[in-house]
Order: sequence, then structure tokens, then C-alpha cells
Amino acid sequence: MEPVRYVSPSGEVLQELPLTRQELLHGYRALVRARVFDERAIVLQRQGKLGVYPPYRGQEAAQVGAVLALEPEDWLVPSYRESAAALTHGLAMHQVVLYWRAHPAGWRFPDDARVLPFAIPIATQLPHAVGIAHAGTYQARPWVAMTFIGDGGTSEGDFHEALNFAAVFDAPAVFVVQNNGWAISVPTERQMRNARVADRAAGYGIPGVVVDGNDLVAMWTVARQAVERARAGEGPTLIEAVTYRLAPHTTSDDPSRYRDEDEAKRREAEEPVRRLRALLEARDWWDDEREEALVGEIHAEIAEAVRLADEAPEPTPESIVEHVFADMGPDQRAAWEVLRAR
Ligand SMILES: Cc1ncc(C[n+]2csc(CCOP(=O)(O)OP(=O)(O)O)c2C)c(N)n1
Repeated sequence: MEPVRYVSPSGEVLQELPLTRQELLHGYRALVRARVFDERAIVLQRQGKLGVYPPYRGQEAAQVGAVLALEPEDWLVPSYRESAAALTHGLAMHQVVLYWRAHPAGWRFPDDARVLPFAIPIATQLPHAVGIAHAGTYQARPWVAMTFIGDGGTSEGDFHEALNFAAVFDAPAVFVVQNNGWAISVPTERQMRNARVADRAAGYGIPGVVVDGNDLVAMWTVARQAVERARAGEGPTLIEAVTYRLAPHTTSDDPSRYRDEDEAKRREAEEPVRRLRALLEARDWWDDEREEALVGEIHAEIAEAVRLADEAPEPTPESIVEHVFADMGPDQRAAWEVLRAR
């Protein structure tokens, strides 16, 4: 299976583009917003303004491209790597800041964006997404649930259960696997025998597509087809976005302990933001002036998001148990009372 690709790493168009100029510019702006946020988040973490943060440098197109195929009524069910996906699906930026600050106000995402909180336990988000997708069918509500997982996460039992259930019930779910080459220090070839994660789709009787995950056009196009298929009641699709994690696993990780960092430097040549910019510039649709203005706007948006996050009230000790159940049971209440008395 060759990855679907429309744009080469150096920005050449390889086949007729299925996106309009407006869509390409919209996609590029979303990519740059994702990139600048990620860079800034690492700085904030180093300043002690965020807790542990999982960066996604190199994976922006895999997330942004896929999510651009969603409608506002569709659900995004992300894992920890998907801050870019959440921002693109309309989650307020200060909410993302609060989440990575581990502030209780960041634990429950507001209802105006259909984004679940980032799942840290690997693969647990997949059954959640299938449940949401199936609930939509059950209630005759036409939403699609898109969920993300890493290559390593596909070795978990939840991956199997979610895909099998979704396949059997034609749940309107889209599974996006970001195959970024690594599961912390475990390379993909130590994770599975399959050449492609997408090959696993055959085991569930659903379509599997391999995409160049650093090509925004390819990601958006393939995701759009999967979303349309799901919305038409034809069932789920497994998309394997082949990408590369240029960043450390998290801000607590040192990748030089397990991988040749020259590899990461070499893989910079394939990264998605420069690739799309080259395409736009070749058509005179983008230039340094526009780039500077856009980056300035994004920095202002981030500063405002941090300001809003700073305004959230200081968490109380008991807030740590407040979000466990909607109605506190006796154990939860007892813990809450002990913490409240401190
Ligand atoms: C159930 C569970 N087991 C182990 C971990 C610890 N852990 C965090 S990230 C990770 C590797 C995940 O790799 P992958 O699925 O490829 O995603 P990536 O981090 O590359 O985006 C592991 C084992 C966890 N969070 N949850």
C-alpha cells in the first residue's frame, strides 16, 4: 500500500489538487497556528507555566488535515498528542493551556466545542469514540466521531475492541493512527509485524488507507472521504497517517537516549508546514509579509489564552476529587471532606 500523497516534501504538486485556493490558505493558517502554539507551549512549560507537555512538531498536518474534514457537530476524541487537533476543532486555546497546566478548570472541556478531554491512558479513547459514534446512530443524530491514536497504541486490546465493535455496528467513526515511528523509545518495527498499521483494517472488514501524514492536502482529502462514508451510514475507516515525531515524546523525555538525533534532523526535510508554504509561494498565494502578520496574530492569541488561564481561580485541595463522579458517592465525599478540612 503506497501512501496517498498530493504534495511532495519540497512542495511540488504530484496530482490534481482536490482543494480550492481558499481551502489551502485556510489549511495553511491552521497549520501555522498549530506549529506556533506547540513552540510556545514548550517555552511555557520551561517557565513553569505548564506541567508535562507532549509536543507534536512534525505531526501538525496529520492532525489539522484530518480535523478540517469534520463539521462543528462532529466529535473529536483525542489522546494527549492532539492539542493541534483540539485547537483546530474549535476548543478555546486557554482551555488547552489549563489542561496542560493540570488545572481543574481544564479537566472538563466546555460544551460549545465537541472535544473530549485528552486521554492519557493509551487507547482508552477509542472505545469512547465508538460509543459516541454509535450513540449518534442510535439517537438518529448525524454526527461522526473522529479519534486519534499512536502506532504503539494499536497494540492495546482497546484498539481491537473498538475497531471490531465499530465495524460490526457500522458506527460512524474515523480512526486516525498517527504512525510517528516511535512509542516513546520503542520503534514501530518492534511494535508489530505488519508493514502497515492500515493492513490491520482488513481484520475488521473495514477500509484501511495509508496517507502521507505530512501532506495536509492528502490528510484532508482522505479524512473527508472517511467522514462522508461514516455520515452516509457506511461504517468506519482506519486511516494510517505516516509521519515522524520530530520532538521528544514529552517535555520530560530525552530522545538522544534511544534514537539517533541525526535521523530527526534528516526528517525535518519532510515536515508539513514548509511543504505547504512552498506550494503556496510557488503560486504567489503567500509571502513573508503574510507569514509575519499571521505569526503576530497567533502570538497575540496565545498571550490572551495564557492571560485567561491565569485568571482561573487557585485550585483547592478538594477539587482533585470533584470531577470523578457527577454525584459523589460515600467514598468520594469522605475524601472530599478530608481534603476540604486541610
Ligand atoms: C495504558 C497505558 N500504558 C502505558 C502508558 C505509558 N505511555 C505513555 S505514552 C506511551 C507510548 C505511546 O506511543 P504511541 O501510541 O506510538 O503514541 P505517541 O506517544 O508516539 O504519540 C506509553 C507506553 C499509558 N499512558 N497508558
